[in-house]
Amino acid sequence: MIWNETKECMSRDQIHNLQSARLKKMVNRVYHNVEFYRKKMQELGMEPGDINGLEDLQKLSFTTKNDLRENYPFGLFAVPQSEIVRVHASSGTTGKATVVGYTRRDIEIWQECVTRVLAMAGVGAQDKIQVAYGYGLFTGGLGLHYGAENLGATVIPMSTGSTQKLITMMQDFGVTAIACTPSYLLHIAEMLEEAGQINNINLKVAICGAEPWTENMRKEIETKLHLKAYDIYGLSEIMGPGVAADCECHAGLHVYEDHFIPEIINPDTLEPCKEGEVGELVFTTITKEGLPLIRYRTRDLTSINYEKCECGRTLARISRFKGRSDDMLIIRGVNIFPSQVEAALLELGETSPHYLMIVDRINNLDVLEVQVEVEERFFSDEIKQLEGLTKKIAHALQTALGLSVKVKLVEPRTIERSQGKAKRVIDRRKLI
Ligand code: DLL
Repeated sequence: MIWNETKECMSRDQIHNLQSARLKKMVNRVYHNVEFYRKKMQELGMEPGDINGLEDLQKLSFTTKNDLRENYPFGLFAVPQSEIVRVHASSGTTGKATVVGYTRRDIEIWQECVTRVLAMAGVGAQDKIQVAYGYGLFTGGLGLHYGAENLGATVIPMSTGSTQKLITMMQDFGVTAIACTPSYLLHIAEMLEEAGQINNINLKVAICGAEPWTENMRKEIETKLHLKAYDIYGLSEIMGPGVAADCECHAGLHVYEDHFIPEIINPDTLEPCKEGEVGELVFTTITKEGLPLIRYRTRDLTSINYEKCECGRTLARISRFKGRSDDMLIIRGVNIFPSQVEAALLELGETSPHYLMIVDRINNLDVLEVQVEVEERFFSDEIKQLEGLTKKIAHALQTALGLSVKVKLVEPRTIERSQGKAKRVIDRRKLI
């Protein structure tokens, strides 16, 4: 079947009514199936009948990543485990992952959302698409994979790893579309340029996301590779890629409001922001069965616009992301919290807890260097000892973060001490 994306043209009133009806059902479901939510509502003296529509949403409390962690692994699931057909997970701050579960219906909806994104970007059954997001617990690979397959496109499940192999196949197979992080795509472009092959490819569309990028970076990708680049957003807690994406107007990312209700709040006061004002994005899922979430704080900073887009779609649009309201870093698509580095160093026990993370973008690839203070004796002893410890720390960090890290050992008191909040991160990446 060829999937034909018809532009969403429900009126705002119709969207409002659909969301209200779905919200009501979903609150009733979580109240009866998830102890965590039942308790939260009871603490507020509420019953499901108190939520009659969208206008009552703000009566409900927020859910945070910490709530997921405290209920690790399956405590917030709303269905028996036998109905869960897949789990994914993303990194947590202290080594514990955030685990998400999907029923068969959840997977179908996810697939449909990604299919919509691809169709909106003009990808169709005639396309050959390389999915170069990581496959595995990360939602990027499998998320894009099933969406593209559902669309009828020919999927080449590259995952991440060998860029040279990716380029060879891109040329040999006549690949027309690619899905990967924007920084990785720039790296691919650079390798193609170096090999004098930039004009010997057939790419027409790129679906990029999983990390912050700018409109300028999008244009640079388009110019270098002679293709159309689109922004795809999502987070594993809510579903994975395909929660929102931009259309040919590139005037914000359309949110699939038939499945997710977006809100923008002030992260300090937790009060709602006005339309157009930058704040933290909050989502309530209204069709999820496995892991429904109420007012989930994404920590992503953006603004919302409910005006009809020039493309004709009436779905609300969120602006390009302005950053995060917590200390999470995204390096080569991997989410990293400074506290993970700290935990790994403490576990190793051979260093002081003074460290500094320096993130750089070299040849369009993000590189993480971790500087760690070690005792004076390591510097006076044989060089071998220093090398051995460097390797050991690099290995421990790679295991903890799922990312290769450059380690530099430094002498005691080299890293600047702070009187207030320790400065653990220097992010030198310039989002061009
Ligand atoms: O990154 C899902 C995804 C995969 C999205 C592939 C797009 C493409 P997580 O690993 O849970 O899920 O990380 C979610 O990544 O809260 C944002 O901070 C960031 N992020 C994702 N997409 C974008 C984007 C996937 N287009 C976190 N622009 C989110 C900016 C993004 N940041």
